[in-house]
Amino acid sequence: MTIQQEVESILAALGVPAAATTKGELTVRTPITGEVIAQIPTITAEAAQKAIAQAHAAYLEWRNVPAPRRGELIRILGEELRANIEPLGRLVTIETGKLLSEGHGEVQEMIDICTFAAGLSRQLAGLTVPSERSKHRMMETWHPLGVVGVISAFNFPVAVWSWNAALALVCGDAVVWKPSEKTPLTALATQAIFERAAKKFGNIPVGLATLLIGDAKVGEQLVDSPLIPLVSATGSTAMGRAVAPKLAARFAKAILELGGNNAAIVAPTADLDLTLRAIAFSAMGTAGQRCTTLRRLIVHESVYDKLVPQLKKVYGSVVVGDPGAQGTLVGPLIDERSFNAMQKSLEEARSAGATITGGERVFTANPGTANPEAFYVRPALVEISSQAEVVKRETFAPILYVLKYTGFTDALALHNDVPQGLSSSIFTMNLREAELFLSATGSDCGIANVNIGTSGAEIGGAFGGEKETGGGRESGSDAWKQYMRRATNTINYGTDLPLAQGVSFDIS
Ligand code: UN1
Repeated sequence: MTIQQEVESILAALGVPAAATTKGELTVRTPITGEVIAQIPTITAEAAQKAIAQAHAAYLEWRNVPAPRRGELIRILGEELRANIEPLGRLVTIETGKLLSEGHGEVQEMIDICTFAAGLSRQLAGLTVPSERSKHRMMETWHPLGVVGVISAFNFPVAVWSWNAALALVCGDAVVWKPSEKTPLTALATQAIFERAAKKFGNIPVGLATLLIGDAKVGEQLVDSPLIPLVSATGSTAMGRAVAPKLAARFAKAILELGGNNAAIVAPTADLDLTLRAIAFSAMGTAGQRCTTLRRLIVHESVYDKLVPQLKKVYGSVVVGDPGAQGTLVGPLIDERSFNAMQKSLEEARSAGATITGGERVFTANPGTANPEAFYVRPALVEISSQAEVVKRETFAPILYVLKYTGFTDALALHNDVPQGLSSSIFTMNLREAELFLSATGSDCGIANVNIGTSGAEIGGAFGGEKETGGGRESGSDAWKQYMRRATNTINYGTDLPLAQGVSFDIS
């Protein structure tokens, strides 16, 4: 079976009509071979405007449905996803080039957030606060917010939608989704799965969860629409810089998940065997195309000469190739642009005096050998003496910069001396170092780990980061609060009208 035939059969199994993927102006390629696997129609500006208005109308209805009942829709969605983990996971692999187990893992993240959100639907609780006034009660109530705009990136083409949609829908919001132009097939498949869940649930308002496939202009429509009080956008810092001021100008809320430049400190007491395995997954997994990918390694001088040669060995031997094949650990880059950006950064690092292992294009294990449109690379290990400009920039490819440190304070300073602040790790058996790393004066990131890598976060925690990463938090913990409007209510059940702060205003 060719990839094309496999895509057709997966889409048919998931309930996406062939007509939706065979004719249209958007060309979809699989990075596995570079071949075209679909042609998708894109939405016009007028149709997008209409869809946003319809989503708003859906929200007006949906907000009246009791939250636990809304949770039932998400519970069913989770079941549908569970039943389709194989085909949807495989489609994620075909469209993004992730390993099969990573494709499945992505769908598992969707299932997990559905479980979380279904439970949450019975816990959207506010505080009751003691009132300073006699016979008064003060409480807070969480109300649905409106239409949530979701703009997602190619690398987690469906999980990011689910983090937002599962929460937004139990919170009583409607969702309008603009996926990456590189991954519309998994979006169409997810939408079809959602529609099936909605059918099983019963009546849901038309347009409650809507998919808009189109270019950046569609994203701009979401950002500019007065009917959308919250936009959750995942992508580059450049994208965030364009989006944030526009949202601020109309006082809309933003959840921004932008670039990361994640580092790990390897301290003298680190368990080097565990550290090596953690680095390998975090730095090379998903071919370096996670926002949580490990990009900088800060190694103590006493373990440098032990760890780095071992790493070089792993970098040299790791199997690069078909992400669907047994044994492969590094699949393709998403496209040529990504390959060129990687080469450019390596060139820049070389000029800055770095020693580079790997980084070259790989053809031998490449199922797309015959097709020059597929871009496989050997992950690059870049030993560099200081944090040159290129190290401070996020290159969305498997490049790991390795730096040496002497004092722990210097390591921390290096760690935080980049514009981004998503994820971070320390490998140490020293309690003081570990706790310092997690303290107010330690890692300045939204995620800080001890003895595990920077990537592969669970959905139960709040996910996101500081500084140029954008400050947004998605997924677990109390991230749901952003998808709701908080009202503080004060109720007087007495016959007097005492004023707060002891103010008197007697009109008698
Ligand atoms: C992303 O790369 O945009 O922590 C999200 C992780 C995944 C999510 C990554 N759970 O690596």
